[in-house]
Amino acid sequence: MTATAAPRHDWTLDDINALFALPFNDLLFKAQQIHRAHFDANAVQVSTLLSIKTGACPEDCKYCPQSGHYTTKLEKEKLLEIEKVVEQARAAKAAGASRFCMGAAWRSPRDKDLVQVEEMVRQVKALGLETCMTLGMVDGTQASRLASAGLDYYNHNLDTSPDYYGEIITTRTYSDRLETLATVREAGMKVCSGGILGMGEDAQDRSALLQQLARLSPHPESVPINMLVKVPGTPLENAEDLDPIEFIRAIAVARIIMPQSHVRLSAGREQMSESTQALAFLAGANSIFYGDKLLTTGNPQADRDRALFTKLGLHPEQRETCERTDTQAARLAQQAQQQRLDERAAELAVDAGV
Ligand code: SAM
Ligand code: DTB
Ligand code: SF4
Repeated sequence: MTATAAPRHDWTLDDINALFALPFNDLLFKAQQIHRAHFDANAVQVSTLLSIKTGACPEDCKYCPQSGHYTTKLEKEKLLEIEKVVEQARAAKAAGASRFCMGAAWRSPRDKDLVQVEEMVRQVKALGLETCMTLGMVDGTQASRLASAGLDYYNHNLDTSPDYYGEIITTRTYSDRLETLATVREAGMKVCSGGILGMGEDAQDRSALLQQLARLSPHPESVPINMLVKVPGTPLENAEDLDPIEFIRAIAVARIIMPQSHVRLSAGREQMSESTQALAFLAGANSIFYGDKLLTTGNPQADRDRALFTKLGLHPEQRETCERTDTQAARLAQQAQQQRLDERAAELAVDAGV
């Protein structure tokens, strides 16, 4: 495989396991070569997160402090007023973020909330920021409304492997998640999808999660790799720590198999050493959440991150580079629609015994 070969969607579990099994130095060297063929190796895309609706979620995701099924110390909050969101977005921009990601603890948005959410997108975008939202499952109408309001990215994570998924969430299925991702793509938005490591999954589950992400065609533009943040009161509060080297290997494999995607070193950085974070950047991570808070849990203080960037000679990626994919999004939406039509036609042909 050359460093600039076209992205593949047919990675087998054996291929992926073989990458994980490489000597660490060889794996990082390969990841770094691929990284440099597609990106400025010292540029890191910077996003800031805001929880726009917090807690009391009907879903039972075992990792999540916002699930109404568990008792955590979280303070619930209803949908924020637009002005408050815009104020936070303005502060994020002033601090150097290029993308503002808004998250809501919903199974899926209600249509009456969507009106307010659309206005948030318009006003945040008007500040010159890229916009991202994660609101749970969306249908075609909702996705089109968000896209028309100017939403650039929709985040919806696969979280783990298809096999392990039932151990973590019972209130929505893996296919529900894949369906939402297809819907988002068809609406013409860019896709942000990744998962969480350190939830007690095994090495095969990590390979299978990455395989599922790489099977998405096109690959998600953004792939967040989260290290579980263990929140007291959630069923995973005492999950066993994942060896940081295994986490870095997963980042490197994500970089290799999804060469054109931004791979985000996502939740869990507050608990991570600077050396582990430096290894993650070496392995090809090129995006972070920046700002003192994720959705409800902590993130490194902004000044600590600025110091880390200086120490490592990293710089925030400029928006122009992020925008390279803007015109591609419309073309990809068309491709996704065509692909769904083809799949439907094939199903009908099978049903008809053709
Ligand atoms: N409710 C929406 C949904 O689940 O699609 C959006 C918000 S939800 C909090 C967004 C993502 O945050 C989840 O899919 C999960 O991957 C991540 N997440 C939540 N709690 C986490 C934790 N404790 N540690 C790491 N990642 C977490
Ligand atoms: C993603 O993959 N991780 C972010 C964002 N996308 C929405 C959320 C992390 C949440 C960590 C737990 C919390 O702060 O509530
Ligand atoms: Fe709800 Fe999202 Fe948390 Fe699951 S991850 S409980 S859907 S907020």
